[in-house]
Amino acid sequence: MQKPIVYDAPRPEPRALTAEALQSEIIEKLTYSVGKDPIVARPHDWLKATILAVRDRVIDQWMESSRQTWRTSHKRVYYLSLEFLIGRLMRDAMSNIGLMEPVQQALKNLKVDLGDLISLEPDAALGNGGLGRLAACFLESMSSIGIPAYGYGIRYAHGLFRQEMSEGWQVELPEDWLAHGNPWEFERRESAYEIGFGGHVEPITEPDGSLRHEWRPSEHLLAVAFDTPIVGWRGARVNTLRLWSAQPIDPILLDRFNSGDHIGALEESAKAEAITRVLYPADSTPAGQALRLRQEFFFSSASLQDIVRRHLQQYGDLGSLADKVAIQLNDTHPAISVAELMRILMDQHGLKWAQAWTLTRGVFGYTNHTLLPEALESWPVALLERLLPRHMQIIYSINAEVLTEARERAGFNDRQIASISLIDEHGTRRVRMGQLAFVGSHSINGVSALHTELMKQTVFSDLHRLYPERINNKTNGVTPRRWLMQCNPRLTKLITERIGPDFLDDIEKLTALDAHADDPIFQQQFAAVKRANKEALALLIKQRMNVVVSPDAMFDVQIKRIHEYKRQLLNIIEAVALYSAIRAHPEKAWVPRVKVFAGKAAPGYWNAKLIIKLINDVARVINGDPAVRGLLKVVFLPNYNVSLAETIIPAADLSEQISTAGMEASGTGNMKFALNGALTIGTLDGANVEMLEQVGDKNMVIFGLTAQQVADKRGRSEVPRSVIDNSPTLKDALESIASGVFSPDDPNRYRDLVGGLYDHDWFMVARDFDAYAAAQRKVDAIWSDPRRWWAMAIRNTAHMGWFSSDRTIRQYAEDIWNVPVART
Ligand code: B1N
Repeated sequence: MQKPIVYDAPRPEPRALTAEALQSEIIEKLTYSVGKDPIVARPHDWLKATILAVRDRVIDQWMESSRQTWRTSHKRVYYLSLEFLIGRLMRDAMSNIGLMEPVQQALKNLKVDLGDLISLEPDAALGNGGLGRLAACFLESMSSIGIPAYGYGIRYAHGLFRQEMSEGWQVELPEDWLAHGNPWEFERRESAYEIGFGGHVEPITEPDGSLRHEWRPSEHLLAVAFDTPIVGWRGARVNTLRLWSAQPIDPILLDRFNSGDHIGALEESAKAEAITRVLYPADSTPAGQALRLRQEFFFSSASLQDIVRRHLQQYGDLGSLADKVAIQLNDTHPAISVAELMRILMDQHGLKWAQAWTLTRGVFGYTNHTLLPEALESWPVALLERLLPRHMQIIYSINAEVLTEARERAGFNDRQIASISLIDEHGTRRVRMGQLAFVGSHSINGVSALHTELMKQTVFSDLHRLYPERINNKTNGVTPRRWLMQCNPRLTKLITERIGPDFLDDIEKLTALDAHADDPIFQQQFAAVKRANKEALALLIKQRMNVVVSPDAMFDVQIKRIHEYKRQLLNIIEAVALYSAIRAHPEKAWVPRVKVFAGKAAPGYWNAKLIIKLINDVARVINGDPAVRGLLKVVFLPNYNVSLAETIIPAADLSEQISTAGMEASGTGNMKFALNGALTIGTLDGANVEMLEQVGDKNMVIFGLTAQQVADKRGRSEVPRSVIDNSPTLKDALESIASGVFSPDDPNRYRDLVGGLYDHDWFMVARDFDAYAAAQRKVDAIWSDPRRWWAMAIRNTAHMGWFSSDRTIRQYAEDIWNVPVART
């Protein structure tokens, strides 16, 4: 038993926030913590010393926050996610606690440039894309609005791969964010838990005749905690991101070493550490490999053991678990938690099934992030049985309970039973993690209004019939601190000068900008900010790509993971068509455009990699053709990550959100662009639909098939060939790509890719082409009328406040977690 908490234990004086204090402390950290004499210190040493000085200020608030939660017995929220795409932390922390100016001044006195240090910090890429970035925005918002919360995840030694280009092809290289150490984290050796795998289950008859089960794993390892403080706006609260690292119980098997088997002596150690070695680089597709399941169980089990231990330490009894603990499952990746909590409650704490099941459902909420059928996680029963035999038993028991209820209470027929069953009986039997997460939670939410409706109609239609109260919508949001104030200080300053600083604390107050949208002076100032941001991006493009782009051109941007449903292919085909048109009609008044692409493809996703190559092939031809006279440029920026997004988004004029309707669950980049004053060209998909509601159809360019029309066309499985034959522009563009105009070294390179559009066109690229091209010409027309353009751009910024993750988190807090939130 741990010692009781003493709330009035001594504490140091909080650190001063002045430039003078920071300056002397940075020198002190450099000398005594980094061990470097300032006269020989290298940039990385300065970075570390500065982070340590900033970190001290964060820690003062951190301790205060956690004391407060212990003192007040508030409910805690736990966000379980296999991904946290947090990016750089220094600017975020400094900005949120008001240290930007004093630190900049302190460093300046020391002849060090803050901007240089900021760009040295590694970009923590412990996530693939939107799902991981959402988790990071949520953590920041929970701190900002004062919710006691923990993020739980994995401390991958290697985050998402670094992308390089080799002759236009993506090459993946290992990423090494911990190479210079990580001054933000604290290792907590005392918070280490044993994690088991394999073995067997021992039934034990208790003295009272009841039956208990004990899992005897054959394999054991340790999960060790590493804590990172997450600062909220104005330091309101500092929450903890706790990441688990896998370590062997015995670092070396001495017997084997002594008998001469030097490699074998390290075998267990290597096997344990493999679990947290790398992030799986797949976005929206399940990895389907045993190591991935081991990662999922490893971090779920460690997190639940930690949560239960903390609860018992404070309350001494598990009966109140659901009153004091809310756990949100970020997609199905932590869904095995449902069975693991049942096991902990029953096998380790002696609770009866009924009480354990009530508590489990009371505690968990599940967020679904995708409907793509191929993306829904399921694990072979045989694999689960081998790795987690006790969990498999519990899953069967849960299934029996749910299916019996479905038959008896709801009169489900065989088809409905098969559809809700946790076991998929088609082919090799598999456990469906979505169904497990659903039945083990009291709330299941989608991430945009459209996505939530489709969830009810498709994957979870029968479960929805059985439990009609459970599905609800929580439209995604983004933190305005990182995605406006930090990444776009120029715009933040301009807005503050116009409408005052209130929006900094309540971002929905941005609506006050609407009244200024038609003011020519403000339009000019807004355009000047965009221009300055575009100059910065143009410089980066020159430095990295050696391509010169003019900030006078429209910056037309599509940055996100490369995926067929996101339709980068549609965008680049349209660029090819535009290229032909410019060459055919040089006399027309073309709007100069720079098409910027960036994004990573999953290493095993051939078509995605081919699309990257196509963009690069097209870029080479167009950028090198004097006939285009610089009116069109195409750039693919390698190694897209959070930091690159922070430079690109404030510089974008046009945001491409053109996924096949019904396929993008929400999107969050769409919100970041509009917040920074870009116009959106997009389909009625994901959160675009709600953005349209907020900004109005005069301020957004919408085109293409609706989700319903897409479903109808797919249902009729009609051949798209006639669509192509009826669109001369599309036909020409496709023929030029397929015949090797852009790939003279390998004329057949794109034959199959283009062939897919003729054969099935699953993603409706051909069907939506004409509408897309027309929408682009509409964008050109708006651009040619600057007063109209800037009024629209300003109104986009004005109406994006609702898409703050603060709003999203308040809704989770009220509707799902039942924790109080203070209104700003
Ligand atoms: O989650 C984001 C949404 O804004 C996007 O629309 C959605 O595509 C994204 C398996 C995923 N859905 N599913 C994943 C990620 C990793 C993985 O291994 C699936 N990511 C999304 C936030 O709601």
